[in-house]
Amino acid sequence: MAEYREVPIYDIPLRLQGKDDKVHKRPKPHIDAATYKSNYQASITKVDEFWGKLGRETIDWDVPFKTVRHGDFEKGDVAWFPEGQLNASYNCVDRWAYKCPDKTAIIWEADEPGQGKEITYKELLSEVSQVANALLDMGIRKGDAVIVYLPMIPEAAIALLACARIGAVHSVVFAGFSADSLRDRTVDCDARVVITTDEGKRGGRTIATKSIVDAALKECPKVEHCLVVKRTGSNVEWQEGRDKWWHEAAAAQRPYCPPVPVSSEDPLFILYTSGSTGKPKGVVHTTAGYLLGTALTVKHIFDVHEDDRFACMADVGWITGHSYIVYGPLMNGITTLIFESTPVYPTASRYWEVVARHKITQFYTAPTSIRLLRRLGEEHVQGHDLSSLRIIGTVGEPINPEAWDWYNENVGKKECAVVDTYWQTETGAHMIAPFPGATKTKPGAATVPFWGVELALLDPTSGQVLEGNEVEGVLAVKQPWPSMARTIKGDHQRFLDVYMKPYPGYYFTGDGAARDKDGYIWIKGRVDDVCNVSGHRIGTAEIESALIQHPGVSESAVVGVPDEVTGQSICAYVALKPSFSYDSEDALVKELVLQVRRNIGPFAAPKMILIVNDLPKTRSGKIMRRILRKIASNEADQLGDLSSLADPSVVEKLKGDWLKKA
Ligand code: 6R9
Repeated sequence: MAEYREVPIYDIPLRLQGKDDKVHKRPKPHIDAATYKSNYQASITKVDEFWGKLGRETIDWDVPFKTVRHGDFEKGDVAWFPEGQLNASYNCVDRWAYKCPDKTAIIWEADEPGQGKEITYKELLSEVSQVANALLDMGIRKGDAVIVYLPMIPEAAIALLACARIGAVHSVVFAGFSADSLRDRTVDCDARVVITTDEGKRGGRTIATKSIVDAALKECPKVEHCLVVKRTGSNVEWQEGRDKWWHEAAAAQRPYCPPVPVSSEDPLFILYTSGSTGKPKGVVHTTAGYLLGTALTVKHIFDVHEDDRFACMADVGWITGHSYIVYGPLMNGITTLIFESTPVYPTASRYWEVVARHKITQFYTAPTSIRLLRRLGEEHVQGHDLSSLRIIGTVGEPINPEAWDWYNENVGKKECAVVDTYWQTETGAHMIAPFPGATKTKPGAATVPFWGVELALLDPTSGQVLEGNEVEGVLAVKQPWPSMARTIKGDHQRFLDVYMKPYPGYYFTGDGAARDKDGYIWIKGRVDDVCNVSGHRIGTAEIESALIQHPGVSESAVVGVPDEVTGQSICAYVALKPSFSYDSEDALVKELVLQVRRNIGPFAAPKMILIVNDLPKTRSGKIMRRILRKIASNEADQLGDLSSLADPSVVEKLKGDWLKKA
């Protein structure tokens, strides 16, 4: 039985029912309970009619589609609106530049409070066009990949839209990734252009973006051009012929670039994400279905109206930034915020200052930030005018009811809809989340499926569907939905193996979930070897392969353990080569941490490294991570069945080592 807790169920906040909207000027939500229900039914039973209508209403088409949906999970040939042609940049920028040219498209809140700027839709069209023309000048054409390695500056959104304008495929690499990770991704997607900055700024610190790119590009022979945004103006190394300043390249171009129509099923972007095995996967999203999913979830889960000012605090290097900073909000023609700093810079009031300064209507962040701010105390929230807020959301990991309550009370003042949104890089847009005007909420529950998302809980071993309420199993989806990923770059078989093969006929999420007595869905977290640290997805296999590159390491096993603030933290068990000698364990541990930081990026650094003689293995040689997880979670008294261990004495030794260290 599920271990979800008994929590109260909250009614829709009065102010969202449009009852006192004369005072607060709060628009009535688009969707009420009855509409949600009938739309949901239609979305999974009358697929062509329901999605055909929304497809026509939401997107401006250059060539209309005839077919709504084609293909199935098993073959992996899913296509939506296949005959249609459109341009993502036109849909996100031009439509609004003509309709409301002076409306703010992007608010940039720079690292230092009060710095930054606003960009109107009219200006956005010119800037996107100039960069698109500059890319054309560099020989980039439809279908070519462009790597974007940028911190949180407006140019990040502009770069994405410029690629989309000419049908180029962007692949953003989070600017916290190391040179090695950047190199691997650049090579994997055959990019010829990399876009970056001289340096980045975050939390008062400087990030040497360009020098990381320089190091990566030493081993990327195909890259011909590097377009560099000037952020700090520091001296950076320059490779004549390859490197070009963004502002110079853009200024040389005409501020209009005709958008290139692409097929609905042409790729819009590739985004690398971690899996349980092997190297990161280049998840491919196509154009029309993705835009439709992000546009509709912004409209309905965040209930946006024309004058809304939307703030998603994620980084554009993750899917949340793609869908809920750039594409989703701009598809709705609203104002979106790009935030360069951190929740605690210069003080723990930063988020709330941002909300008050820009009169933010929707605020979206990760549970890890909420837990951090909760720990620092509500005095940091008090005294800031948060009355503009209507919807406050979370994403990235399960939110514990205590953090949910804190968010609801201190930030939402119990008058906002709190939307816990469950989804994944592969799903493109929200899959499970409450509708502000339609769904009563429960702290900790992701609640109900979005339109088109037909969920199933499956028994993990038999794969049988678990019917009814009060059941727990693995979470799967029964039919294709528009914003789902279509393939893994260069490896369609892997796409099928990871998502479609485990439970034939279903898309497998990799998460466990429960359905409670009211039919609400609670996400329990990954059932595979993927860790979630502060909402960042990290495969344990990736960290293990980084550690093994250290000359002293013979073997390692990495596990995620519960962490009060970051959700999970990374613990690595490392066995050394017998021939390897070292002076100080502390120094060695530091070296190992550095190895991971260099190889993957600082965010993947283990919080704890334990040097051990042996790892617990089955007789067939599989490392028993379950045991390692228990020991690292201080639950060594609950190790369970140890009968398949090859050498049980290893476990006693490990327990002793752990106690000494912890
Ligand atoms: C959007 C994003 C996906 C994994 C996913 C799940 C976890 C995301 C969640 C959540 C519980 C939520 N996850 N949202 N778990 N409640 N509201 O985070 O994409 O980086 O690909 O991570 O994150 O485990 O499978 P991504």
